[in-house]
Amino acid sequence: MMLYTSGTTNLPKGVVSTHANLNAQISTLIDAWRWSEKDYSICILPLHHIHGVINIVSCSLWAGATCQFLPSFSAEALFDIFKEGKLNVFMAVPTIYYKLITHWESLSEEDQKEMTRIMSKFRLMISGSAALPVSVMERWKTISEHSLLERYGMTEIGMALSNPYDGPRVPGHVGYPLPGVQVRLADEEDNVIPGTEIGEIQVKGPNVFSEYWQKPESTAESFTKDGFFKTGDIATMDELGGYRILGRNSVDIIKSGGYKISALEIEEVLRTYPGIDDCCVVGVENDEWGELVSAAIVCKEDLDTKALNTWMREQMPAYKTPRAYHRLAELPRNAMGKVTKKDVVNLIKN
Ligand code: MCA
Ligand code: AMP
Repeated sequence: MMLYTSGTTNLPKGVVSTHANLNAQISTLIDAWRWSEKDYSICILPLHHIHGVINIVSCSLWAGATCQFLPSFSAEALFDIFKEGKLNVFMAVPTIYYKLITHWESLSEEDQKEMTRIMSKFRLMISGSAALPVSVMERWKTISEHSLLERYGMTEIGMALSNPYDGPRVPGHVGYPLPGVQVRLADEEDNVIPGTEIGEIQVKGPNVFSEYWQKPESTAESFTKDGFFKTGDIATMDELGGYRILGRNSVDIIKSGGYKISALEIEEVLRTYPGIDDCCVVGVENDEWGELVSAAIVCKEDLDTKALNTWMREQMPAYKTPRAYHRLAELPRNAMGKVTKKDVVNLIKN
């Protein structure tokens, strides 16, 4: 299988996973999340990402379960399907839970009660692909009577960490290594560090991909000497071995609506627009989308940002298009002349 993923390079890379990788990724989840042929799930996510193709569709097929499809997301359509009473397993990204909460809150008291009754009968509800805000987890619990099971994964490794099927699911935590997956925290020199310190998540196991398609250098750079994949995600561990994600080691990767987006890819396109002298794309925290793609632009003349936006929408998919354009006199830089993206975020926020 080859899925494309955005990273710190300007163009997405093809992640090659072998049959053995897929076998490991799927069979681990079948056991950990207790899939059986009695299950009935729904896929509302794109099939070109692990979340949709492995966690939902492949697990359903492997278990002999049923998987329904809803080609494009709509909270109303989804609740209508819930009402049919067949589904018992549901997986989605935090943005979708946020949208479902908003929709539930718009219903009459009677309809709210009915939806709560229906959702409380599900066997399992999972969130992943981006950080699940504690407020969303808590609100969802009152609405559906489910403590969302949050897990952590990546295109290159499938799933690595998961909260328990049985036992407490800790808000803000992504859980423990799945069976067969080795997970550790390491410093910048790839030295393993004690759990309670902050470090990069590194992963090894039969679930880990074989190579980036035709990119031997990128492949080599992404593994340590002893064969661990360097995820770029920064985390810490509690005394019981549960992981908590703190962020990423690159400001050039944005997570919006569960999609991984390369800021560099968008900057490259923006720079070709007439009148733009310089630009910088960042992710700005947002309750609904996780992060919102925002662009800081430097231009001598005033720009019609509406026209710019229309043009950008023709160049790339909607989820990558900046949601806001901010004109700055110049971009903040450090002593080396490198744009300091954290300062750009602060300038945009204020
Ligand atoms: C769309 N819109 C946005 C964004 N995307 N606005 C802000 N930020 C965004 N990122 C706007 C559109 O422009 C449009 O507005 C309106 O929202 C509706 O757009 P549409 O495309 O119809 O959105 P949607 O269908 O409501 O999509 C929301 C979504 C989708 C369902 C949450 O983003 C989605 O499927 N996300 C999941 C992606 C995924 O599977 N990620 C997993 C990869 P207007 O009409 O004004 O233009 S990660 C993975 O696989 C790893 C291994 C893991 O751990 O799981
Ligand atoms: P992708 O490359 O699209 O597969 O996205 C993988 C990235 O999504 C990871 O490297 C993390 O940054 C992020 N991610 C996935 N699950 C979680 C989670 N539960 N909490 C925080 N970040 C997550």
